Amino acid sequence: MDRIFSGIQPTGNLHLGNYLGAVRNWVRLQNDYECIFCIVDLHAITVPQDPAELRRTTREVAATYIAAGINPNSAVIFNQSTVSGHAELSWLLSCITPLGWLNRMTQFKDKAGKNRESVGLGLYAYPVLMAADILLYKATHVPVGEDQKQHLELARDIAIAFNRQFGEDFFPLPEPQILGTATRVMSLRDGTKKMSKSDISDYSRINLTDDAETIDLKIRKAKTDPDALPESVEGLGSRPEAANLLGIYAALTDASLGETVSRFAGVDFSRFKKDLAELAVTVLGPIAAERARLLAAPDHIDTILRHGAERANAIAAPNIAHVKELVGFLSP
Ligand code: AQP
Repeated sequence: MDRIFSGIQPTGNLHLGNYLGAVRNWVRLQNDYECIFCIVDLHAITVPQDPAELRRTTREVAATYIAAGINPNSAVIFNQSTVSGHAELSWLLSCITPLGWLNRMTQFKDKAGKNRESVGLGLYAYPVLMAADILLYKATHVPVGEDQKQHLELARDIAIAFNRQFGEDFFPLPEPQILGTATRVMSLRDGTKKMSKSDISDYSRINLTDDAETIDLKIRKAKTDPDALPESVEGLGSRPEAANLLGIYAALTDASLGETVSRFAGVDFSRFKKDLAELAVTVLGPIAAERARLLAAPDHIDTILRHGAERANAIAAPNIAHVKELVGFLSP
């Protein structure tokens, strides 16, 4: 069976972008693939984290995976730092990754911004760790949002470089799976910026923890333009906020953008926003309730993570041992 690897950083509350770009697709794929869903805490510390918060958000992300419909009895759910192969393989791969490849990564440029000289080396090396995450399990498919496409391409290039140097076809080349109509959900405050956990404005995103009232308020306050909704998809060309909200509606109803635009053609934003808020509450409400129920029993979540780490390590250990042998490390 083909194998999926994907993950999310425990850097805060998961939001609608993480759900539509990643977790919802994982739920739909889990019966057709062998799945490994990680909480990538090693990635989280590429920017400063409060240790107590990190522990809390790690459990929260695990609970959200399960509440959204990931079955921990079939899929492997674990936190990255519990399987040492991630860090080991990351180092080995960093030794064959040219700096020029990393210099092209737009996420580093966005996240480092003006602080390029003072951010940690980990933020720069993040895509190599991501390649290691995937290749450690010889994963064949990686369901992610559009923003991770460039990192996935780098992971393929690193796999090719390793295979060329140490043995043809050792690592399969992972295929990105960028699925659905909302592969890049944008901020509610600025339709040209990605919805993100680290945006300072909570009004920029719908968190999977938001209650009905908050979702309704955030959608009502979402930035829009003065015109009514367009008659055709072409009419969304220079209207990023309208495109984003209609895209979210389309994704939440599993409709195409074209069908959704036709449905709301000529409608004013206030009426559309009311429908969108009701829909978002209907879809996200049960996930928030189940997540709260799971978090009331943190020991159960820890047991799931521990069991997941054992299963992940059972796949990773022979692969990392084989990599070390290929590289020429003696294991007396
Ligand atoms: N806005 C988005 N639209 C669609 N997909 C998204 N993803 C993230 N944001 C969107 C997808 O969610 C998965 C996990 O991402 P992540 O949280 O590990 O890292 P990120 O992409 O850096 O997400 P954030 O919210 O922007 O986190 P911070 O602010 O901590 O950096 C990935 O599959 C991603 O594509």
